Amino acid sequence: MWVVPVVLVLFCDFFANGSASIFPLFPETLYHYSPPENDVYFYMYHRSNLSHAHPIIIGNRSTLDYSPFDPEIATVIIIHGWTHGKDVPWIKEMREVMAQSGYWNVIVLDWGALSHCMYIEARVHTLVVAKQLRRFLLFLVDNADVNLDTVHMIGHSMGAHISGDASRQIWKRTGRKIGRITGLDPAAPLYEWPHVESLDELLDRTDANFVDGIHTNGRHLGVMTPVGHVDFYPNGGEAQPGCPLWVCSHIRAVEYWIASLSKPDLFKAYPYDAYNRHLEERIGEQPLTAYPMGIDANPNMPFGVYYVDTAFEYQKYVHSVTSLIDSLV
Ligand SMILES: [Ca+2]
Repeated sequence: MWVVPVVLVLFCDFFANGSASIFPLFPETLYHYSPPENDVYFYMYHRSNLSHAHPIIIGNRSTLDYSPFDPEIATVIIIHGWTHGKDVPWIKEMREVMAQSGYWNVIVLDWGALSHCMYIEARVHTLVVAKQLRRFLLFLVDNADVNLDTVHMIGHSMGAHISGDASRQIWKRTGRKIGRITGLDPAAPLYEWPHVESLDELLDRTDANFVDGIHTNGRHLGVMTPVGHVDFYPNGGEAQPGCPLWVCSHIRAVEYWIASLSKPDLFKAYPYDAYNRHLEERIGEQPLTAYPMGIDANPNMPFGVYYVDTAFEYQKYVHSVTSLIDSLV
């Protein structure tokens, strides 16, 4: 049985380095292992041709100048997690819906060459990915005069923590914070369990001016602990309706987010305390104030945790279905 993990590690290392090595097999050397930084890519998408990926390369000014990047509008960076890449269905749909609006510069961070491997090795790679994300954003600041407060990072699973780590590094170097980070079911394994890692590597509310989290598989693949100024727990935050598998609930955070792009007032969220009082005291005559979960969440709403009762209506606003099979190709 040991053959399987060994093959998987070598397989991953092949993607990372172009050749197999046994280096990451030794735990004591794991944290000294540095995969090539050039396996982290940034692609911009524009509504003029939604399927065309414009690569923007750190340090290469001409790739920025020849891209459709517009310094006058806000920038959104989408960051995937373990075993995903820039062309999994949810990223395709999210980037297309957001690029179509013309409201943002839409950039996808693709670390697929470093994410298709053993989970523990991908976890190590996230440190390199976060470093590259920090370098990329500072490149935009230096060359396109980007205001960091107009940058919004949206990360799923490990991608959520990568966002937080990169943003923390930028704050340490410049004293300025990213405008917003949205954590879509931020990853729990090797972050929240078996023990809680340093907040430097976990997404938390100090990482951006506004951090919102959507928790759909808490206590399992996603963290249950609040990560932001506002945290949403659809259907209790642990398992989602119609999801027999953890991974289904885990990806559901992404689907809720995409649905909110088309219908920002679709999800009505209620502060947990008020919602519980409402149930216990049966104060049904007094309607609860609802707040938006998804794209319209904002720093003007009360900070804290929110309960959301999702309806299957959201499915009208999402067309992609990301399955386990997508994760393996
Ligand atoms: Ca943090």
